[in-house]
Amino acid sequence: MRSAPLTLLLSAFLCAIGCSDGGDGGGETGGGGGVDATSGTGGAPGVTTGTTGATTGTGGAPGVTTGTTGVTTGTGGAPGVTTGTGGTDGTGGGTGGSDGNTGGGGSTGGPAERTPAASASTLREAGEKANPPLLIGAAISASGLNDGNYSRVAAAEHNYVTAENEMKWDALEPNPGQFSWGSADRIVSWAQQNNMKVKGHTLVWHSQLPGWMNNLRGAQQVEQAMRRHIENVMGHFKGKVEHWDVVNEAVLTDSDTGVGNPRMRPTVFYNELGEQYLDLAFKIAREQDPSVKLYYNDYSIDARNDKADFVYEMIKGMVERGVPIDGVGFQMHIGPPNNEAGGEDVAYNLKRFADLGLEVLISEMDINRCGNQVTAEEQLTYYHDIVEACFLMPKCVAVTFWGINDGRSWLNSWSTAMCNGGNSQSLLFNDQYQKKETYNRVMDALLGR
Ligand code: 9MR
Repeated sequence: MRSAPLTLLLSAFLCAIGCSDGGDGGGETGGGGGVDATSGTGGAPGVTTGTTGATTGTGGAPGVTTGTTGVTTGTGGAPGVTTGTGGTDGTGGGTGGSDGNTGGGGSTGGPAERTPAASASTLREAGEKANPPLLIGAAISASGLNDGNYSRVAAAEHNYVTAENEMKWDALEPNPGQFSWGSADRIVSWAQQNNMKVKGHTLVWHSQLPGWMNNLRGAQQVEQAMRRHIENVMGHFKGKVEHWDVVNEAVLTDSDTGVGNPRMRPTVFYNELGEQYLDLAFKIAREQDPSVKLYYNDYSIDARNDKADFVYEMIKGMVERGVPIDGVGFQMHIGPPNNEAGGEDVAYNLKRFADLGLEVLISEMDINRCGNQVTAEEQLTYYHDIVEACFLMPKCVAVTFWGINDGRSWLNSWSTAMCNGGNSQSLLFNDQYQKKETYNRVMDALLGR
């Protein structure tokens, strides 16, 4: 355990850092129709094809089709043509049926592996050409977009955007019921111009929360304010933001590394509403927009530690209760003061969460060298092996880096002191926007090397 002066611990606490559709598992085979409910005649066994999630079923075996990870029972559906909607987790099934009934679908589960592109000249291209594709993201700041080099590299190398600060509560709703969209809109329209998807970050979080919200008391008041915020924000970005971090960093441990006494973080949401605030936030979000992906996001759940176990149980409970959650973001802030995780640790965690039927994603990756506490060689190995762990798992739908170039990293203004003045050197590009060796190792992982 490293020790840090009290002021630094305090600032770490205050600044607590906490954390694709295109990836709908390719190769899934949706089942074909089913028996016509009235005539009782079944069609021929379904012929199904899956590419990257779209699944077309023709005909259909009567009644029941089963998948390896999903079992779907077909009810009705004429033996005519049915179109499968594919599935993200092997539970997808065909829908339709010419008589208006629902054709039963089946699935043989998603592909076991992701196939890399043969070659690529940008990370974005490597992600897009992989099968199924992998989104390559970056945290973008509106001020960064004023810098031509920044926006050029950001758009060339990524196809997925998370606003670094501009969609947080304090930015969007600084006063109760008064919304301010300017900087967030700017990022969204820049993303649209560059054909990038957007992940909204973040609806419910204790940090960067305006004082008026932090000071609210009473379950009814807090629930009302949370509902108003989620509805307005998701409503404003409807059709433009396809993924949302609904709840961010709800869990706390004694150390930022995810070790010791894991528990629910005492926030205005938890204090006034209890743990069920998470279920509630996801339900409100789902009601607001049934088509977006809804994620839980956290830091230091990348390694095998107390926090990862606690969050796993929390998310498992939500899935079992039928809470509308689509996935879990692993922030992947590696290095002091957060956890250090090797590729195997990350693979272990990604897999166990994915096995709950969820998407997983790397949502805020950077690796803080913190002076030389993480050596250059260790950093390269982490970058390669962690990105590889996600790449190898089709249910891992995105890798987002938390910034573009070292000089603009949030780590320089937060933990520099913890690292004895060392530059974090945490990202893939240097201050002249040249590719670093970290970039090459990430590219290797994306190309299966
Ligand atoms: O990068 C963000 C930085 O500019 C802000 O000052 C900081 C405030 O908390 O938030 C940073 O982003 C955080 C993200 O929203 C949630 N996970 C941890 C990130 C790094 O602290």
